[in-house]
Amino acid sequence: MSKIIAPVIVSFFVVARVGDALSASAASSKSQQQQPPPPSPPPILLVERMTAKEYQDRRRQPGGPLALDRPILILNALSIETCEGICHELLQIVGEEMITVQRQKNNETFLYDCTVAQSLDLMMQSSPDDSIFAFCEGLLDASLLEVIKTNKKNASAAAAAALSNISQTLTDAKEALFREHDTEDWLNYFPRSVKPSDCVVVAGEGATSTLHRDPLEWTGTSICLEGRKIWRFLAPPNGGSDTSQWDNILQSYRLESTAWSTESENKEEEDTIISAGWQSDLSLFSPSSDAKLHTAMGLNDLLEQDAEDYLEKVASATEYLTPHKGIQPRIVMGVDVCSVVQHAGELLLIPPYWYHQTYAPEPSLAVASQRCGSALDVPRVLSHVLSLQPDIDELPVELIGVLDGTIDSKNLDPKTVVDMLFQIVKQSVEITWSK
Ligand SMILES: O=C(O)CCC(=O)C(=O)O
Ligand SMILES: [Fe+2]
Repeated sequence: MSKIIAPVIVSFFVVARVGDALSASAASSKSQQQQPPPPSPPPILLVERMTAKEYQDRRRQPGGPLALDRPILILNALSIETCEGICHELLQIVGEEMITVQRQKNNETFLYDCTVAQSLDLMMQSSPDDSIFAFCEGLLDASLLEVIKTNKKNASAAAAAALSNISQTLTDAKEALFREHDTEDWLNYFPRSVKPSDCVVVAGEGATSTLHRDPLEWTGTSICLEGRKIWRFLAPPNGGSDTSQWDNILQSYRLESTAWSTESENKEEEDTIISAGWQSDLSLFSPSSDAKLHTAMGLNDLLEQDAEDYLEKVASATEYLTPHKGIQPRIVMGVDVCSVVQHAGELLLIPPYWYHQTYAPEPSLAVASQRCGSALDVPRVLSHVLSLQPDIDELPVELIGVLDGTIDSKNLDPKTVVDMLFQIVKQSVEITWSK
């Protein structure tokens, strides 16, 4: 890490000395009052909170932001009643499905298989010393219903309708933000076996997600259905796509997240990787001995406003939950790092390139999702897939045009281009295997 920090510090002093030398003679003849003003501090980084309408209005303005250049929290994306209804119905429909939970105890993680209903019991019993976290993919997938129906003969048409309603409600809350400005979600045209799916996130008190940035470099979304979650984000330098500084500081490694269908009859396809996130083993949330955290129960006993103030403080100050020592020298709270407390019904937009991590001050249930629909999303996601293919022969002009920005993805048929993409992936595998 010192490799990265050192040149910055050195160059600061070098510039200062050169500046001194250049101004030495002028300084002798000018009065001291004409010293240049000190450089203004970098702007404080905040997660803005706004309604869906405010977000849409902002994008409607001429030159309205195309890039999601920082996380944004959308207020009241779903009503509390809707969130409660979804949690209740979800438990009824998928409560008996098996999932894998991580038990986080003494800085170690253990994996257990249990049902969704059992995971919610464990979530309620969690404590900061012994907590559970689960990232459950596929629970909201319509195809799961087919499985449930075959396993449980009495699975009713009503359950099928309820699951598809839940899915639709969550999709609508997300799509309402983008529909007017962006194309439909190109991920919908990904082959079923590699299409990213919505993910139910179960977090017991004290649990943390990993510190990571998402695969495929999509626009991420997370809607909280129950409880509150604390998020911290690391801004890529200058708001850009150069993530190498953080990648190095965090010692992140690639985590291949999606392989081609493992049910494939074709061994070659099984080994195809189409996406990989970036994960770090460091944490932004190590409990500190300096300030004692409230338990979830204690939080519940506080007056509503006091609890909110306390959570804001825990999220934005480092004395309760401290970033790993290896990260601290680089972190300036408010400049490199921003944080937000997410409540039930609030939808968070997570830009690509931003490392993020969550902490659960109380039990929570959320749904993580993703989107690829803007003129910026599409080239980023497609080039992510291509970057992982070892042998690419030649790209069709449409793909070249999307990637180099000469063709606006709005003018293309998503299905045709996505089919082309996966044709290239297939050819790459064949080339590799024939060598
Ligand atoms: O909900 C969480 O705890 C983490 C989810 C996440 O990383 C995401 O939505 O990208
Ligand atoms: Fe994530």
